[in-house]
This record gives sequence, C-alpha cells and structure tokens, in this order.
Amino acid sequence: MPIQIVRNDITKIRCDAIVNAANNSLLGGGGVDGAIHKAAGRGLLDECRTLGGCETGDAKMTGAYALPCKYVIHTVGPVWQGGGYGEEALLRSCYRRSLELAKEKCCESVAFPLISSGIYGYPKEQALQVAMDEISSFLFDNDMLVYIVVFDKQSFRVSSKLVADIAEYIDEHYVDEHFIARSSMNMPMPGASVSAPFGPPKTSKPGFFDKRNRSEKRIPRKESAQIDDRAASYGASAPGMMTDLSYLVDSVDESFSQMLLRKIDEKGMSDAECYKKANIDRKLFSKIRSNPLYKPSKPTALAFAIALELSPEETDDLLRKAGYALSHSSKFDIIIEYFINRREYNIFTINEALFEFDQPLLG
Ligand code: AR6
Repeated sequence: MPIQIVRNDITKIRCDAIVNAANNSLLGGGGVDGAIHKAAGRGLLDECRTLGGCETGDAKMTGAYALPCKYVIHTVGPVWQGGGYGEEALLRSCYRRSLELAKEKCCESVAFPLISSGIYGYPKEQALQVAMDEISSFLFDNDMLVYIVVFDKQSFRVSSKLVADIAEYIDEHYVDEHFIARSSMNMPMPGASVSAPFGPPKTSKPGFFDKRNRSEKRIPRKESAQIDDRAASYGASAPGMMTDLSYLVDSVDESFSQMLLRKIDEKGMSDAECYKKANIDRKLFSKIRSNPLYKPSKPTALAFAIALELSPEETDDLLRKAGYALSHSSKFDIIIEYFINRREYNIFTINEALFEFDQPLLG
C-alpha cells in the first residue's frame, strides 16, 4: 500500500527517512521537532548547525543518528495566518521538496508527520488534505512507501460531516441487520422491554445489497429453461438446483485477475493508472497480473473496485471472483458500501474514513 496512515510516534517508525516539522533555524524546537532531536541525540543538532537554516516551504536532509531510520528530512511549514498568505502553496511545497530529497537518496520509504498542523496552527483537516494530494500526485510517477503518521486520534479527524454521515449509515444498516436476525429468532433487542411486542424492522434506505438481491436472477430466461430441461432429462429431482449448479460452474470461467484486466481495458486505463489509483504497489499488481488464479485479500479486491469506479453490482461481481461478498455485519463493508453507493471513489478519502472508524485500510 503506497500510502499508509499510521498512528504512532514518528521517532519509532522504521523506514528510510522521517520528516521533521522544523522551524527556519533548524536548531530544534517543540512538538515533533523536539521529539526527533531528543530521540536522535546531540549529533543531529551539530549537523543542523552546519546547514544555515531553511526557507519556509523548503527542506534539507541530515543523518538520523540514534533514530531507527537512515535520514531526517527537515522541512519548514508555514505558520497558519487564516489561509490568505500563501500557506497552502508553502505547505504543498514542503511535501514536494521532502519527497524530492527522499528520491535523490533513493529512499524506498518515508514517514511524514502532519506538517504545520500543531504549533503552527494549520487546520488539521486541510493539512491532511494537502498531505494526501501532494503525496498521491508524487506517487503517480514514483514508487515509494509513504507513511502519514498521526500522533493521536484528536489530531486526526476527517470532515466531521462525513464522519457523522458514515456513522449514521453504519448505525442504520448494522442495527437493521441485527434487528432482523434477532427478531427472526424471536429475541428481544438489547434495551427493549421483554413484554413489548416487536415492531417491524426499521426500513432502511435501499443499499446495494437490496439492489443485488433484485438483480440476482442473472441467467436469461431461455437459457435457464434449457438447463432445467437438461436436468429433467437426466432425471434430476431438483431442476432448480441443477440450474444453480450449472450457473455456478459456468461462472468460474473468468478469474479475479482476468476480470480485473478486462475491466482495466474497458475503462481505457493503463495498468499503472489503475494500481496507483487503488493504492496498490507495482510488485503486488505484477503478481496479480501474472497469475490468473491469484487470490487477493478483500481490501485489495475492493481497492481495485474503487480504482475502476465499479458500480455496486460490478463490485459484487469482482468480489465474488475473489471469493468474497460484502456483509452488513462488518463495519468495514458498510463503510465501503456507503462510498460506492454514492459513487465516491477517492481511495484516500475512503481510507481516511476507514482509519477514523478503526478499520483496516484499502490497498
Ligand atoms: N510523532 C508524530 N507526530 C507528532 C509527534 C510525534 N512524536 N509530536 C507531535 N506530532 P508540530 P508544526 C504531531 O507542532 O505545527 C516546533 O517547535 C502534532 O500532533 O510538531 O509544523 C518547530 O521547531 C501535529 O499534528 O509542528 C516549529 O517551531 C504535527 O505533528 C514548530 O513547532 C505537527 O506539529 C512547527 O510547528
């Protein structure tokens, strides 16, 4: 997964380079800067003294001393002054310059804190958006694993409106399914009075599960009749079952990898466009490409569905090829469903939301 959001102390991350949110003097300070200097030891400050400071938006590189990485890239983010003083362009430049330096030193992995989003006051949601934009556009032309390190949950919130919408969606769908399961077993809902009669389950807005159920009859009527005739001539007692079996056997003709490659062609995408949009690294894509029977993990399969901007029904098909289905008993699945139903296919936004709800990320 080329971009990973992790919750950690950046000084603990094992990768080729970590990025420091420094100030113009490069001589240390508070926040992540203080933590990095403390963990690296005196040698870092001595080297920083030789650098002659750094302009806002620029970056400089040093050794890492006692840190578990090879380099520290020091970048100076803008102080937030309301947004009208070129803060965004400067912040974008911090990410670009840092990534350029990492590339020059052939780094394969780099960890960023959310630059400017602490003492310098840049609003966190916007700081995260800038980080995601710049890193993903860099990764479009370069192979690197980039960590965005968030220190604590409070310092990381996707749009509160989005979080609230998703929470409501999870609530509606998750609860409904449990209600149905419980009421069909004649069990009370938690918190319900035992003597109270059960009402009908709350109707939810149609999700794509509902649509899928409606479109499940995929075998054309004529074909289905032929299969049933064949079943009858073999003396099968359950022609319906033969129909289902024949359909299932027939449907193994295209594997996950074959369907993926076909869809990439149909969408007029290049392979690289697709795996980058899916937040999948090139090596994994090559494995999938070269092995028609490759079985991806569910998050990987879904990442491709998002990258290909598949409809809910197509997503179902692609997942099925890999042996999976979405379920309303999983928050992860419901969050994915939320985005696909709304035809919102930005994998980084989806990953931010998954992260917010403590779910595994796509890719
Ligand atoms: N690991 C990961 N992230 C961290 C850590 C850590 N150990 N510590 C803090 N953060 P800040 P700035 C997060 O204030 O806003 C210094 O004095 C923190 O929650 O470190 O760019 C410099 O010398 C926040 O989200 O950097 C400058 O004077 C993010 O890192 C000034 O602060 C950045 O917060 C730079 O301010």
